[in-house]
Amino acid sequence: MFVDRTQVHARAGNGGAGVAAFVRAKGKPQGKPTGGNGGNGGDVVFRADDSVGTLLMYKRHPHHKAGSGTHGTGDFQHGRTGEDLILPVPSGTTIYDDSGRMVADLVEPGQQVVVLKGGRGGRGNAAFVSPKRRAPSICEQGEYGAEETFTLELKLMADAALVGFPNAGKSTFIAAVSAAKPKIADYPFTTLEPNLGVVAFDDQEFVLADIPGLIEGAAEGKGLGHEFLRHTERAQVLVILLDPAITATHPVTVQRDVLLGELGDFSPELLERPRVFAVTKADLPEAEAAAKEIPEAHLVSSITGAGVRELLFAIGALVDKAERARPEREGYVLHRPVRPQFSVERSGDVWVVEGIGARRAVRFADLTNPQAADMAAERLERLGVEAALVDAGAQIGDTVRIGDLEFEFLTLDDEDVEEQ
Ligand SMILES: Nc1nc2c(ncn2[C@@H]2O[C@H](COP(=O)(O)OP(=O)(O)OP(=O)(O)O)[C@@H](O)[C@H]2O)c(=O)[nH]1
Ligand SMILES: [Mg+2]
Repeated sequence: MFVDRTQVHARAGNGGAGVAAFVRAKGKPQGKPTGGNGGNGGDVVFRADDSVGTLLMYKRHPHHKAGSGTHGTGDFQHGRTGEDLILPVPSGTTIYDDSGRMVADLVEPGQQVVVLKGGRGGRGNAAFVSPKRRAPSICEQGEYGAEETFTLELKLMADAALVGFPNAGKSTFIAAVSAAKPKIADYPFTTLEPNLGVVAFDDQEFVLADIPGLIEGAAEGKGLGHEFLRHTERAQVLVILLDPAITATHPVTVQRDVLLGELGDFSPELLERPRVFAVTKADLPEAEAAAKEIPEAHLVSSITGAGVRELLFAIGALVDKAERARPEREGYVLHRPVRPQFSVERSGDVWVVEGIGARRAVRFADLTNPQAADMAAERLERLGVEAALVDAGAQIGDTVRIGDLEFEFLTLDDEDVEEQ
């Protein structure tokens, strides 16, 4: 299997900030809270899309970012949601996250997976109104969108493989019909590794493999031997190219027999594969006579383009037929358990609380606002952060860090004691 692999760095959109706003009416000193919420940031989504044939665009542009939410405003106006980032990938793409875990195997066109959620928008002060807090002046910041580097892997099965003697013109042909740019030279064994190219014509597309030349005895390991015969085995259709330039020593019928013999020696099953013959270098004077020796063979010139389109049609038709006979592969999207809301770790003199839940608890725009500080403490308690810190051995007065925020550890009970 030929594997094309590339990395994509994606970032979800940031959430917009909530806002604290009031409408003040005569005689009501506190005013009515009207601050709207920030919009959520856009998600990052991979979607299988048949209009994309390769991972090339990600090799050229590996960085992508979803839209950010806008900030809330007064008058209960919420911010707008950021636009999702839809990253199209060819059907058959497997996606791995940062840690190398598979996230999805997108097979069917339209199948998709949300790999990063946009940052949540912060709540405005209107959202914090409660019987206890009638005029909250607190609002939350938006969350940053998560970012991650994903690895995309596309397993390319060659639909058709070019088989021929060294120098037969295999690489020249694939260069003429696809974006592949293999080395071409007029000596044998120019190609040492297979090259794959996507051939697109009309509304059809197939993957063609250019493989190293085949000589007599290849099945026993002569020339480049087994290695490339294995590549032939993976292709559903064989395109056998015959070279008219060497007919003095190797008439095209001899080439055909040698090639089929080697294929059969390697694996008899290869002789059952659908195949098409073509005599190359049609622009050479000896080509026409050579082609007459094998009536079913196409006659093509990669240099003038003569006969190339007809040959592509013939290959395309065989690929299409083989494709329909192939068993279907099922795609899937993996759903993983939600990560724990937080973890507590000691780092030097500081207790570090990590996790999105804990970060959310303290993301107020202004923690010097006593309402915000109270609310943050309540949330941390509810999450169990406080208990976890105590369990871990945190002492009153120790420094605790959550995100960018550092504060002194005081349990709520102690605060109550102090207040009394
Ligand atoms: N006149 C003419 N020459 C061609 C044509 N196609 C290929 N050639 C020449 O044939 C020689 C071999 O071409 P390649 O495409 O490298 O052949 P190959 O089959 O890939 O060879 P290996 O990789 O060594 O197996 C080069 O000098 C090409 O320019 C053609 O259509 N017409
Ligand atoms: Mg070659």
